[in-house]
Amino acid sequence: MHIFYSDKTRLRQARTELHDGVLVAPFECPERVDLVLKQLQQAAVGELFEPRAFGLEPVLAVHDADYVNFLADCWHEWVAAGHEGEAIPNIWPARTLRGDRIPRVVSAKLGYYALAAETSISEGTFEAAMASKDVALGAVEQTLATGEPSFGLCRPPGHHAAFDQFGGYCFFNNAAIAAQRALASGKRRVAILDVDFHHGNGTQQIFYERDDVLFISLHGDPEVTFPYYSGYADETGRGSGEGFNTNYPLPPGTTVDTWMATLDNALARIKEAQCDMLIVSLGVDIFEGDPISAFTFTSGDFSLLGQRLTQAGLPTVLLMEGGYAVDDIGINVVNVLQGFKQGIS
Ligand code: SP5
Ligand code: ZN
Repeated sequence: MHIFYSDKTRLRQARTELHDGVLVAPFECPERVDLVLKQLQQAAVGELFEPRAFGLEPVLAVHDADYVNFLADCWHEWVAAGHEGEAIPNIWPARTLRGDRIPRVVSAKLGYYALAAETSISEGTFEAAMASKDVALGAVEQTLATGEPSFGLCRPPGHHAAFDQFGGYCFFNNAAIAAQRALASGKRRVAILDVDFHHGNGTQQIFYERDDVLFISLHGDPEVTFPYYSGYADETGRGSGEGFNTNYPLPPGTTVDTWMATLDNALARIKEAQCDMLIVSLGVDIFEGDPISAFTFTSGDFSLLGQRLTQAGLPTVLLMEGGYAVDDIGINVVNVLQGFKQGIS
């Protein structure tokens, strides 16, 4: 297993998250990568690599240029405007307002480009997001070159980030950027399998009208789970993308048996669609102890998940998404990767 990691992901050090009406210390914190890294090294899961800088071109292949500029400038504009705290939106082009204008002031641009308010933009956020997508690109490049599996310890995560929107702790969609890279280098159809507790609305939106990326997601039922407005079973793709988007919303408390049976359906669909690469959006917030989620995985169950993923029989890149039970995040990730290694041996 090739493992990609960058110290620069630590530059994402927000102080505030709007949670249940209170500004709290963010669940998505730098300790997450520290602890995963520590456990990966202790368990000797694979060799560690620092990715090279891939620049903005692969980002602009899936994201809007004005959105990328907004992210690059936001913190500086926020400080220049004299605001004290971190950049958090407080108005949106909601359904009864105009959505066809992008106002000039940073607080209004924030609402235009945000899909949720929990995620503040702070100093270093853009730089960390750049490092995070480099980690994903390093991992996919390695797997494209060797056919061997890679793990990208991405942070901040990516799957909520859409063509021109951030939120859910995500800024650049690392999995989408990696998938697009794989296609550019000759892959015909990439499967993105999203096992994070939350629906990967951003990944879905980016590829919704395309048949060269199959997006499949198992997640908490959006009727009661973030991001609420995306992730229902009737979202199946549009145009030539019809049939290349599959959502499996599952109720809070879903057992691991039910989850695994659903995963088998997802893997069957990946086979049927004749994909030639697999990218896993690996959120370990399906853990029973996760503070913001409601599935029931034990640490041991993650080995089974890793093993099961090998049944796709494809070159595989696993990219870190969520997981907020920091005491257990390291062992949970290690178990997925060790299970995967066992499955292919
Ligand atoms: C990448 C990722 O996992 N992003 C998740 C973003 C979730 N943000 C909103 C969380 C709202 C949680 N509310 C549930 C409270 C349970 N007590
Ligand atoms: Zn999540």
